[in-house]
Amino acid sequence: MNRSRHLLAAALLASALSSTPSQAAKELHPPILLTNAINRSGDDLSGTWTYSKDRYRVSLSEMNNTPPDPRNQRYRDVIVQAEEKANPSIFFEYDMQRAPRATLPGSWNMPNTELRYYDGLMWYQRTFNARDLGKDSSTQRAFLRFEAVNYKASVYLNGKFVGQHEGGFTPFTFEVTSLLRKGENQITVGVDSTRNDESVPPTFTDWELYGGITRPVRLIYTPKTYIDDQHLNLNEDGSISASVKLDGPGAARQPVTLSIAELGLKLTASTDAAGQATFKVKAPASLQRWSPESPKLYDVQVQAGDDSLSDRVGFRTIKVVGENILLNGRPIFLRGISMHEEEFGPTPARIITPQAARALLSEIKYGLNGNYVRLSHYPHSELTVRMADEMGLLVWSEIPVYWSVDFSSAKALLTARKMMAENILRDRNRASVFVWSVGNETPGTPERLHFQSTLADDTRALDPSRLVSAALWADKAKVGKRIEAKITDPLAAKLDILAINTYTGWYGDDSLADITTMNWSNLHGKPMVLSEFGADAKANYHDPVNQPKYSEEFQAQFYTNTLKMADNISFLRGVSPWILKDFQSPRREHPVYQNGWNRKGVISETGERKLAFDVLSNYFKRKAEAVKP
Ligand code: GCB
Repeated sequence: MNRSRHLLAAALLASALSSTPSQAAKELHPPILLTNAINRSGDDLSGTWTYSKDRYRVSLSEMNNTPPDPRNQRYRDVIVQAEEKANPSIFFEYDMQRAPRATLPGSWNMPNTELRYYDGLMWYQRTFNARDLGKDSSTQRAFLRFEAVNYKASVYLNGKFVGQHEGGFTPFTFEVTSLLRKGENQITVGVDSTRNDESVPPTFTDWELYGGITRPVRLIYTPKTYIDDQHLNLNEDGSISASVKLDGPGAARQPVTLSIAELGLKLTASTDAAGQATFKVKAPASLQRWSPESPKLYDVQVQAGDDSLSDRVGFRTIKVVGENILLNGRPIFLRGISMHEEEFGPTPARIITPQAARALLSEIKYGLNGNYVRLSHYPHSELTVRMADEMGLLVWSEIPVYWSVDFSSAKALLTARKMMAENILRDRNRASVFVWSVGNETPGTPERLHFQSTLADDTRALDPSRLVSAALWADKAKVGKRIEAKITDPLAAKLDILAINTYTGWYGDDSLADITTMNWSNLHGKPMVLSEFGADAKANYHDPVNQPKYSEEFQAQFYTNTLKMADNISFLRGVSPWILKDFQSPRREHPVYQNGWNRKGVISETGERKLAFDVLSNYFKRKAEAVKP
C-alpha cells in the first residue's frame, strides 16, 4: 500500500473511531442499500458471460504503472472483430466477444476446472437490453445489484467506470439510471481474487478461493422515490417496531403504509426530512412467534408513493440471561453443525441454487435433527439464510476475520467494519439469524483485541436485538490425568456467547481417551457453545480394529468422546462441530485421504454419510427429546 492510501485509510478510520458507536455505525451504511432487492422486479443478468484472464492486470495499467494500452482494455465499448475489420493496421490482445463462455453465477473453476488455482484478475462481460426508463412510474431508476463478487469488483457499463467493491460475500449496488442506453448495453466486471493480509479474509485460509461472480447479478428498476431499507423487530416488551427509509426526490414527508394482513395490522406513518418513517405497535395476541419447531413467517407489505415491496418475516426474541440463551423467553440448546458455502458434488463451484441450499440444510434439519447452523466463516448467500428462515434453523452469521488478518492495519479494520455493516443490513429481517460473529480463531494480541472489540461495538450499535460472539481458542493444561480448560481471552468481555473451537484428539498429542478428561471452568458466567470440533475421515475407509486417523471409525469415536465431554459442561448451550460436508481446501494435499479436500465432513462431498453422522444425529435426537414438554 502506498503512503497516500495509507494516510487516507488512517484518516477514514480515525473519523469513524472518533464518533460514538451509533454514529460510526451510520457512517458504515452503504449509500444505497436496496434491502430486500431479492423481492424486487428486475432483469436477471445471470446466464452466459464471456471471461478473460488478466494475470498482469494490463487492462488497468501497463508496466511501470503507466496507463493501459487500449488494445488491452477489456472493458472498452467496442466490438473487437468489427474494429479489426475496419482498420487492418490496428490489433487487440483480447476479444471479449470471442472469449470463452461461463454460466454465471458461479466461481471461475466451474467452466474450466483448471482455473481452480487461478488467483488474480478475471474479466467478465455480457450484453443485455435495458427496459425503457421512465416509460412507467415503476421503471424510472435502475440499479445494478451484485449479491457477491469474490473478492474485489470493478464494474463498467458501456465502457464507463461505475464503481468498485471490496469483500467477497456481501451485496453491493450501483445506480446506473444515467448510464443505461436504449437497446443493447454492455456490462464488464473485473473480478480480482487476490488477497493480502490487509484483506478480509487474508491470504491464508483453509477453504477454496472460489474467485468469481459467485451470486446473482440483477438490474433492478424502481420508481423515482423508492423504499431503500425496511426493518422489523419484535421487542422484549412485546411490541413490534419497524422503520422504513425512502430515497429519492419525494422521500421527505411521505406517507408510508406497513401491513401484515394475517395479523390484521395496517399502520401508517409519515417520513421525516431524511426520508425515515418509524412504527411501533403492540404485537397482536394472535402473533405466532418464529422458532425452529414452528418457523412461522408473515407476509409484510410496505407501500410508499409509487413503490411497494413485500417480504416474509418471522418474529421472535433472543437474549442471554446468565449462562442461558433464551429464545422467546425459553432456554435453548443449539443442536447444529458448521457449514461452508459449497454445494454437494465432485467439482463444486459455489453455485448455491435453491436446490443446493435445501440439500445442505435438509441434512442438518432432518438428517441430524438439528435446530441450528453455523454459516462459517463468511456471510453465505441471502438465499441460504432465507431458506433457514423457512425451514426453521437458527443461524450463526460470521464475517471472515480469520487467523492472520493484519490486525494493526487501519485498512483491514475499515474493510471488516463495512463488511459487518453490509451483512447486518442485508439480514437483520431474518428471524433465523440470532448471533453475529466478529471472527474466528484470532491471536491474543492487543491490536486484535482492539480490532474485534470495535467490530463488536459496531455490531451492537447496528443491531441491538441480536447476540454477539466470536469463535475463540481456550487455554488448556494437563493437570495429572485431566485436561483443565478455560477461556482467558479478554475479548470474552465483549461477547454474549463464548464460542470455542476445540480439536483435542485430532491436532496435538492428546489421544481419543484424553478428550473425556477435559474439565471446563466458566470464568465469565456466560453461556458457551462448542463452535467447532472435528476429525478428518475419508468416506468408506474403514478399520474398526486399529481405528487409525482418517478412518470413519476414528471420526465416529472422536464424536462419541467429544459429545460425552460436552455433556459434562454445565454451561454448554450448543455445539456446531466441524463440519457438515467435506470441502475443498488447497492446504489439504494428502494424496490418499485428502487430494485437495478437508475431510472433516460428516458427509462426503458427494453426499455419503459417514459413521459420525449417526453419532451426532442420535445425540441431537436425545437432546431434542430431553426438552420436549
Ligand atoms: C479450524 C478452523 C477451520 C478449519 C478447521 C480444520 O479451527 O476454524 O476453518 O477448517 O479448523 O479443519 O483444521
